Amino acid sequence: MKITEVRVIVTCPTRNYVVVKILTDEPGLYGVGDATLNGRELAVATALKEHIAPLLIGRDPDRIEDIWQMLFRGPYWRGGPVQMTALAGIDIALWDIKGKRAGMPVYSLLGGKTRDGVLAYTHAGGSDFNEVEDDVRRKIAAGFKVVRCQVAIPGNAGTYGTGGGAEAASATWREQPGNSHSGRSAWGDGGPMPMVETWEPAPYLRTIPRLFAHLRDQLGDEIELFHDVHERLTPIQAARLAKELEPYHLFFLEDCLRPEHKESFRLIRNHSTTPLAMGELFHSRWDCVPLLTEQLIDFIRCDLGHIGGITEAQKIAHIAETFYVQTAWHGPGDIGPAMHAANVHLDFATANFGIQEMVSFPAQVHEVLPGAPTFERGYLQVSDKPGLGTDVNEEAAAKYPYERAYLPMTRRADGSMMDW
Ligand code: CS2
Ligand code: MG
Repeated sequence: MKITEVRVIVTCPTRNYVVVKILTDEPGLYGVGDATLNGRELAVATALKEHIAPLLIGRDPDRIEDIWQMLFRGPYWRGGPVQMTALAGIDIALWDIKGKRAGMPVYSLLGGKTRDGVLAYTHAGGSDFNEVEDDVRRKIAAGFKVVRCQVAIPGNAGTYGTGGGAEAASATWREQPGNSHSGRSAWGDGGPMPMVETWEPAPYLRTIPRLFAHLRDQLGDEIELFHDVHERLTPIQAARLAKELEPYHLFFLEDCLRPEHKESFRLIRNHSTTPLAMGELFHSRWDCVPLLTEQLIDFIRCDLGHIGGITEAQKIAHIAETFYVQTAWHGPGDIGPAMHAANVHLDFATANFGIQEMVSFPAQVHEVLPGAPTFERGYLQVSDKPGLGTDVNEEAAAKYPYERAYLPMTRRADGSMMDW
């Protein structure tokens, strides 16, 4: 069997997705992967079309590990988000082909089911504590057992993730002159620009413990709650937050520090028993290893779409298992249904699975990219069809051409740059 074509489809059914379709010389046998990198979609599409696709034509799609090694080590230049997202798109499509060829769902090829359903979480948010509480109640009524909670911070315009839905939290903003929450313009020239938010640590650190005090008071102890810091704190600020949140028993505290700060997790650990999760900005197993071997985190939550796909994620899961760390793979709206399906296939086959982030895709995404995992009573399921169970409708994709879009940016009150 040989690869005959690598098709790269960029489409915008409400937001941009980069889809990889690998065709083979076996009639009707193809695989579908996702290679979406929010805000840098065309860089990945170009890497795939210009640099990677020509290397794959004529190769045996069964040799996933060898192709992975070739695309990772072959170019000499290692990793980074663009290359690892492109590699993930290829990897996912190859696993889809392998499953279809074997007549088995991918979770079977990865070792078989270790559970009957995949515990999922969604997002709640609001502009004040009561709005967040109401949103959590709605999510509980919809069947969720675990809910991430974000709230607007007094004095911080456009605080990340207060829109509620996971889709809102992972939104990009289409280019728009003057599109700025704070009225501050990124370039000041009136040209296309991302939304710019304002953020200060002091009001944030005061507000978040009070939010969870309110939620525990109103909602009791049974519902699992947690919070995403989105890499905005310094090590000592993160230690303070984790310590002050201890009484509210969070499921975990997500992404406290920037991805470069691995050794600083020791400081947080020394001060608190709040469980810690980290990883959506990591690009390889080597980013994870220091946190795993020292047991500095409790949940590893890389994005399969940005670390090279199932092949790399299963290796990370196995290293994590050795150190009693559970998986919680990133599952925002800015990765496509094929990657969400890959998450859930791997979750099913992972003994040390912890939890899965999920989104509900809008109708246009289902039309273009059918087969996303389904949610019922707190748990996700995937199709038992051979492969991943997702597809791409190329005619429908063509109706929604690419639209340039940026992630928001954040600045401090004095105008200096902050991490979004
Ligand atoms: C977020 C993401 O889902 C999450 O945990 O941190 O929505 C993240 O902001 C986006 O994936 C960025 O593209
Ligand atoms: Mg996050």
